[in-house]
Amino acid sequence: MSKVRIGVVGLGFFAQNQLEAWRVIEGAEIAAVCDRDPAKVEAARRRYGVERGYTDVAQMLADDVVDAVDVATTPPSHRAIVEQVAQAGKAVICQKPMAETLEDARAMVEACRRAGVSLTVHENFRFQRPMREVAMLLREGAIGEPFFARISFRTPYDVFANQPYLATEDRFIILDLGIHLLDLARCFMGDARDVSCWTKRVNPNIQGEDVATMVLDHGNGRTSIVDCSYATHQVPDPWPQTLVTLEGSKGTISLGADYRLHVTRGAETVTRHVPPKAWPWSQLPFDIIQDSVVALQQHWLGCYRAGRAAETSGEDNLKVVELVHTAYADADRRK
Ligand code: NAD
Ligand code: 89Y
Repeated sequence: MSKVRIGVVGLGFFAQNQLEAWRVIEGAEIAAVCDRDPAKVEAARRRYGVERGYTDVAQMLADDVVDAVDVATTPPSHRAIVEQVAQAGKAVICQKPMAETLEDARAMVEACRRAGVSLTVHENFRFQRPMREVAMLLREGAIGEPFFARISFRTPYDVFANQPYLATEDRFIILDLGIHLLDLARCFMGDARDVSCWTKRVNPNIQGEDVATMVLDHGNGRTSIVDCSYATHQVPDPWPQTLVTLEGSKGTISLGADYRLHVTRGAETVTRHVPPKAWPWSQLPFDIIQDSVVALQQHWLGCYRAGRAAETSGEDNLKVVELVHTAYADADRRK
């Protein structure tokens, strides 16, 4: 079977994980790299041994050297690139947040639907190994019917060192990070029909909110608390781990910062260690995210070959983008 030829667009901070991941995934190859910065194109070509490099997506598409495009640029460029790729008839993977506005996200899903190409969002938190384990336990009925979840990400980590653009966005933590946690809440508890939200900016040197608390209504009395903060003083710093508690009619699941997964039923608790797989390029403590990138891209490849939608399809992810904007609207209303 011939390898699926991937074009990676956007060769900045996070794309390095996606490039490393493509290299270890059998059945895919990086056929082209593209960034508007020529120095990044050359660096990626050399580092990843890629023959073709471009500074313009249109040129890469015109040369017809890729089957699918993995978009790892920053959000303002996502819609234009995804629409271009769809028009060229290629499958597309797009980093989260799919778009900054609901209107753009809907237009992207529609453009791909009309062009008959698949759109997958690189929503990787649900592909973290402990999260896969939690989802499997829920499917197996380990705690009965879940009725409450808490998904929590709180850290003092200086996220602006690697991603300086986050400091100047009017909307920060929900759009950038909370979106992953909202997706996890959906993954564990089902779709949410409403969300209430409170936000705050603690760091005076940034533009947007760096603390958010959201309460989700999943129907039938099922609720989740999703909370995130980049302003929390905490030692040791759990970054970049997400902590999870799930309570069900027959038991409780709890995932701690040490990758210990506890399942309590009655008076008995069973604990397992579920760390991420270490890859040659893994850098602690970022390994949890790096491994999830491989898992998501592997999942995407299987779906692409089978001609079915990935778990984090554009259509599915629209529901998360909707939650993000409902949360911001609710927080704004309270102010
Ligand atoms: P970055 O600024 O480091 O890199 C973005 C790159 O895209 C830059 O090199 C820039 O030159 C290039 N670019 C921008 N517009 C372009 C265009 N029109 N054509 C070609 N190249 C273009 O940003 P980053 O921190 O790597 O973030 C990229 C994306 O990854 C964002 O959507 C971010 O939210 C996401 N991200 C995801 C995770 C995760 O865990 N899933 C973590 C970090 C970042
Ligand atoms: O951009 C964000 C993401 O997707 O995961 C963590 C992050 O890098 C900073 O909040």
